[in-house]
Amino acid sequence: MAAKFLNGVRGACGTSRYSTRFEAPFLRAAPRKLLALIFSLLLSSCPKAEKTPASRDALILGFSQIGAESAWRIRNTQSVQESAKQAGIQLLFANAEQKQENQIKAIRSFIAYQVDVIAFVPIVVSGWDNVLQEARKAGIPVLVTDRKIDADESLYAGFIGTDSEKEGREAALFLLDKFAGRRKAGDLIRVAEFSGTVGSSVADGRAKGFRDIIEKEPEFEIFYSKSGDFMRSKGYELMRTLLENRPQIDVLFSHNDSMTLGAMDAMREAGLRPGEDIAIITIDAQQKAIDALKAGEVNCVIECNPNQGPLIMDIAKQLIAGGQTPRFIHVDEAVFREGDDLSVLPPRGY
Ligand code: GYE
Repeated sequence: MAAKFLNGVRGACGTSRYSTRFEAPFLRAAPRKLLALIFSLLLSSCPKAEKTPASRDALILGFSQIGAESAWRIRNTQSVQESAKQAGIQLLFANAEQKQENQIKAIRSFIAYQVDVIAFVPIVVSGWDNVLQEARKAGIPVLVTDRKIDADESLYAGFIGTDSEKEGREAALFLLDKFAGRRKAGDLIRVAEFSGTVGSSVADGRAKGFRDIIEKEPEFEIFYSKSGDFMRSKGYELMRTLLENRPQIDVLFSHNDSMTLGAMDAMREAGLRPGEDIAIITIDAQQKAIDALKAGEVNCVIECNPNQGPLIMDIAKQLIAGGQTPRFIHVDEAVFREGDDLSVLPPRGY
């Protein structure tokens, strides 16, 4: 138990700080709260490990986050941390720094430490069955949050997150409306797509939802589609490279605001006016995207709600209390279009 526990902690740190030869017999019989203290102390020595103070008999939730690749992700993390504190839940937080193997190690460490509930954001849809079977064997319920997984549904207690296919459909519906005149004239409308992390449910869902509508319309052509991994720097590089050949680009459909902001920088450098020379539809609705919409530099912003913490904590408490919980919960999301009255919109908080 002690070696397994320390292995788990070692894994959570993504480092090999503890030799498996290290045996602490006292750990074998240590009560959970002592393990909690030791785990927290050990995990706190990990990069980016964070925990929240909680009452003595707090429910303990292990949360594996993918990283901090966008303003959206940072707000998502804050929502989980703030909600855990408000709910009186002890949070063990592990940042995977964009690596699935770090997520799997963190989940194993949560199992070793015997948390009450595990929640995680799966960076990609596949590769989770084994570790989820280990959690089930340990009798620990697992909540999948934000992104979806391709696994036997009996391996997890439920999903709380975004409906990415709906987000893709909303983007397409906006385009049909915005380009109605040019469609009547029989123009060819050329679309460049900057997609999110390859293999993630949100990139797959946004692409599918978009195509389910656009591919029925002969006037639209998705002539370019590449992953910018949800990152601003990659959005800039993709657009800078794309503009070198000066192709006809009528629309940029970008899977998140971070990539959009990078693409807009490249457009300006090339002497183009974002939102005018190239129409832009973007997803997340971080403050900078809303500000660009107000300034006419973006034409449609589709909200993807990062504030999932309260729901996660509510469902976690219901699970531990033995209550029936919904299998799938999609968070509420809006669409903001050019011409909308945005003056009533409260600050986005991310
Ligand atoms: O759109 C992006 C983040 O999983 C819905 O991941 C999330 C996406 C979001 O990096 O900004």
